[in-house]
Amino acid sequence: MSRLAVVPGSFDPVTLGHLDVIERAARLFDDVHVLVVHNPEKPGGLLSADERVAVIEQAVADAGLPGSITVTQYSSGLLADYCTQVGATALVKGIRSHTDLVYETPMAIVNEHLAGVETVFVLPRPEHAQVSSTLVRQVISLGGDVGPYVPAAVLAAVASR
Ligand code: COD
Repeated sequence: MSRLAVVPGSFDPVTLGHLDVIERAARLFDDVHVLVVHNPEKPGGLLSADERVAVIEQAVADAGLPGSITVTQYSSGLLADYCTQVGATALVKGIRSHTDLVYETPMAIVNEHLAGVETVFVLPRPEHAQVSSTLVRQVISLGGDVGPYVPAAVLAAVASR
């Protein structure tokens, strides 16, 4: 039986830390859906949902990540419902810190209750562990260089504005 994992996130924008999580998921599962989801707790963003999908697709292609990776978006309901619709076995999320674990643990429990989907937590490489989309957006807004933190596709999307 082929096993499908969903890697959800705001991805505004996708960072090298996110790509690391996507690569780990692709090594663990037969198929991976990278899912751009609106997070109502986060302010309006740098890129539209369509742009985020296009940038992640380009970044995944440029990085030559292994396996079967589909990039898509979802805005019409619970993450658990998406997992049920596509028959996902697992959600894969990155844990950078105690704070991430505190934020993710209740969601993992609810998603298991709602859809029977397991959440698999992966640890980032140390060089990516401090990177966040929030940090990247702040540096961009102040005119700084985010080259060390994001794939080239993000730099191209920002430069084209
Ligand atoms: N290294 C490793 N992992 C990282 C890094 C990094 N440098 N940066 C981010 N991550 C991880 C995050 O911990 C997270 O797991 C994932 O990557 C995505 O991060 P973000 O910042 O892009 O996305 P978030 O944190 O805004 O998550 C948005 C979600 C929609 C995925 C989240 O809010 C969620 O799961 N919501 C559930 C919605 C729902 O159905 N709720 C009802 C009951 S749970």
